[in-house]
Amino acid sequence: MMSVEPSGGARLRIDGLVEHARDFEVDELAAMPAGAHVRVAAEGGSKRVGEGVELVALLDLVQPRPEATHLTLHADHDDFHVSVPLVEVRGQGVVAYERDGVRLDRATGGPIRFLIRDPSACHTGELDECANVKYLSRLELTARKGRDTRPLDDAAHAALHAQDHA
Ligand SMILES: Nc1nc2c(c(=O)[nH]1)N[C@H]1C(S)=C(S)[C@@H](COP(=O)(O)O)O[C@H]1N2
Ligand SMILES: [Mo]
Repeated sequence: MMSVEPSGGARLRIDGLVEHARDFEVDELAAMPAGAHVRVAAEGGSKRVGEGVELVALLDLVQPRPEATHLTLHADHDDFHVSVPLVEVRGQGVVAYERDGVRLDRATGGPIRFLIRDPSACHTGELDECANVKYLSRLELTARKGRDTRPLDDAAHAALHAQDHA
């Protein structure tokens, strides 16, 4: 089911096992230091291209607790969720909000989209293409694997792609 969108500015919540849970407005992401910004450009003309801030820069601000083992990516918009080991995603994740300097919209997976620098093919590993969560609303740090609704086989994957959540 589609959720009702808040009328205010788009924001990302980071919470769970962190010292400083907080929301990041898109404008706050854009205002992060230049050194935190990065561009992700996938091979082969993929749509999974964009610019944003490195996950590590955001984690440095919220400070995950030592017991946090997993990062769960939530998309409230279409109830899609992915949970991956923190140690694997730390250096791979990018929180994107622009593509070629233009803010992301629903059609491009926005207003905020998670991008993995070097994902494996769909359902071939923890950090696969399916973990490039669109319409990202929340990052949750947990002490075990959290909710994960990624398709597990080709049939489930085809069914998911037949839908259009944008
Ligand atoms: N919110 C959300 N994010 C999602 C999905 C989804 O259904 N909902 N599908 C995933 C899957 S299975 C893949 S392969 C990629 C597809 O990204 P694309 O639409 O940019 O090609 O998005 C991932 N992110
Ligand atoms: Mo996928």
